[in-house]
Amino acid sequence: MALQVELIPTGEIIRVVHPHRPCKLALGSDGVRVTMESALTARDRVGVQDFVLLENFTSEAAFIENLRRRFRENLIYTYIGPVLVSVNPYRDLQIYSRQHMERYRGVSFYEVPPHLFAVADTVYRALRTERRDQAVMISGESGAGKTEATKRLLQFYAETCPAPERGGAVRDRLLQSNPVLEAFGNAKTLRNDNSSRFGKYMDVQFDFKGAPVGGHILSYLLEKSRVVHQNHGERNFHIFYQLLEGGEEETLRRLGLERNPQSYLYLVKGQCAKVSSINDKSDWKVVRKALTVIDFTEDEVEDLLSIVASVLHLGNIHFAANEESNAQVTTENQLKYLTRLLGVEGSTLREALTHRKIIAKGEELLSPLNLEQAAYARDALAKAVYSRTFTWLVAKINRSLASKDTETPSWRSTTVLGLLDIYGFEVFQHNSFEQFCINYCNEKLQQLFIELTLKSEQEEYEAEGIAWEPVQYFNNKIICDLVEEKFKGIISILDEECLRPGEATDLTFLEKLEDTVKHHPHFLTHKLADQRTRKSLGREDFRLLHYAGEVTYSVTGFLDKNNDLLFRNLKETMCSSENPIMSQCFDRSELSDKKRPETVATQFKMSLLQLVEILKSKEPAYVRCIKPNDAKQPGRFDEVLIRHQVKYLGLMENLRVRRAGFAYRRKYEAFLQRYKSLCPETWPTWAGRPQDGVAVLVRHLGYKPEEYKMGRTKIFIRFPKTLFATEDALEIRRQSLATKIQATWRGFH
Ligand code: AD9
Ligand code: MG
Repeated sequence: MALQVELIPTGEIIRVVHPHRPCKLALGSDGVRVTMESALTARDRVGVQDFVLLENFTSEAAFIENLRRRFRENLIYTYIGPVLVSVNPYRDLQIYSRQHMERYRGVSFYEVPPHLFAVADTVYRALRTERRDQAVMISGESGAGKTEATKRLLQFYAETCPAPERGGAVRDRLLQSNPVLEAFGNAKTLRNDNSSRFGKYMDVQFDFKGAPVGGHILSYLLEKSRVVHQNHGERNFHIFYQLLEGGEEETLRRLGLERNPQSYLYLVKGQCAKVSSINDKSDWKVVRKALTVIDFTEDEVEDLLSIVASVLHLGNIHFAANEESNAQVTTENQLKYLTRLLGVEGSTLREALTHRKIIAKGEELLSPLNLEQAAYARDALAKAVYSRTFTWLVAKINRSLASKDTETPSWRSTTVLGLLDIYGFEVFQHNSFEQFCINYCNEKLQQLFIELTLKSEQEEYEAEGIAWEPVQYFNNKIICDLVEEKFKGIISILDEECLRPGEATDLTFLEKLEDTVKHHPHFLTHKLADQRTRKSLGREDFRLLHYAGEVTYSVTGFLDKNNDLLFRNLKETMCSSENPIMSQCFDRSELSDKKRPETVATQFKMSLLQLVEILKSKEPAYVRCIKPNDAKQPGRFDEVLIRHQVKYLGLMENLRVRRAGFAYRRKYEAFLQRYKSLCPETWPTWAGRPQDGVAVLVRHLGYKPEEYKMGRTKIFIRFPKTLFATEDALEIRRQSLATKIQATWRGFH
């Protein structure tokens, strides 16, 4: 096999990365010396590249030690069978170049060091050869590297796949949709300077020649509360700062904006407009260019920026109370700009911000709002305007990504590769409705993950004609049911309370929850807890024992966030907007619709069910991302943090399932090719069937019957030690060969 080398200058020694055994290449005056590390010492130093080869595979400590060794050597990728585990290096390792892409194209998954591109290539080849839709599911907590991985995968496909015969621009559009979505959907949080605040599932469509011809994005639950409020140390969505920093003078003048973010109440809550790792000015340029690539006309850009600016102006709308304690708008200048930018009547908007329209017995009544209610209405409008614009943006991008090749209908000729980059499990000091939704989503994906991993294991065993031994594992369906079950689940109970306006409160919701699910082993409240645990639970809290650990949620705001109410007259005002984007976002039909719109949690639940169906219909691949430390720094391996992630990503469970029967499996051809030199009968060539060659080879090596099984196309080896002994034998053989060659070489001189 050819030596795959990567030259990393480290002084005069150049380290050479070999797929199986690291070796050193020394440049001396007498020439080049290559010293191979023995397989044994290499394993000690860099660990195993597949966790299934861990001797003690049930030990979490051994798992983490392996991760640590590899991380220390800048080896951020390790497999659990076909699953890729990735640790965020927080530094540019220069491992995503075009050269790297080429190295991973067309090679066997296990013959090269673990890498994201190995997954990318394997998935792509399966798509091409089997013509089956694929889905790469990337998971991990905030800051673990999901979005980076998604971008690298897209880049891989954009650069290595053949160009389509027509519509070559789709590759650029696929890449350029990203900065735009990140500008509007990402923000600096305490966990990540570029945190995705929405879930994203992206389909890339390929034609029969394997060229990308289109794409489609589904977005999930944007965290819109961020528009009006940010925690200390966090920011609003990037686009606001980018526009203020990078926007041309002329643009800002038209929008009535000042450069300084401090001038805007919606941008000062987190007190950190400037972030050292972010260059808003240059990011703005990227976004501005990207908008053009994804088919925005100049007019559309203007309309979009008008909306961004109007959100900032809305945040600066102030109210004062009159003698009757009714709110009055006091910031005329802001109102003037809002009127212009949103294309609405000034008087209508003023009235809508300070009154609520109620329809009683067929009659319309205007009820004035007090200061608190007016501020609530204003913020609700800002959130609705922003989040609906985000939804519009995704739809607009989708139009631009839609396959333009009308002669080849998509349902017949294309295959699809899906990329899922969704928010990871989240636990904060204070957890609210948003975390509840995000963590529920992670429960669903974990359930799918285990189900599909088990299924594929079982399928492989069956396909290979090897008896399947059932595996015991924790099924988190019980928690999914607790959240989503009809009538008895948390979402149902929450929705029920949302149907009792005026009567229900967050606390009545909690009481109802206590009554309905009190006996559930994964649910706890202050009332239901024993003396010991009660202390850590507030009277407004409920606790869920997720598969990933306990999370305490405060019910405060649950009803409000789930209802997501926008007063009718605000909706009416926005329906009359002359800003073309706004008029598409607010449709008059929603005014006449008598049916109550679905609540936020129910909408989310439905969209997740749909997502699970989409993912189930595809061949899955997994990338499990791990964040090494909370300081966002390179080289720091925080064991406690990592252990927690290993647990909640279900990696030990995954490993157990994978190792339940056999630690190692390889196609007969690959196995024979690698080890044939160890047996005189198979070396240098074996003329018969590879399977028979392997049978001869393992007999010669002294494998005991209980150590392996011969499947239809693969050999299955039960214990790592069997494989390691074979690897070591190979090493000794190579060393002795090298000595012989050296001796001959010396003989020549
Ligand atoms: V969140 O759930 O959206 O908050 P992600 O998406 O998991 O989160 P992200 O990909 O944004 O995390 O990574 C966080 C930061 O880590 C990036 O901005 C990079 O600075 C850094 N990172 C992540 N992966 C890599 C990598 N493979 N190489 C180098 C990386 N740096
Ligand atoms: Mg992200």
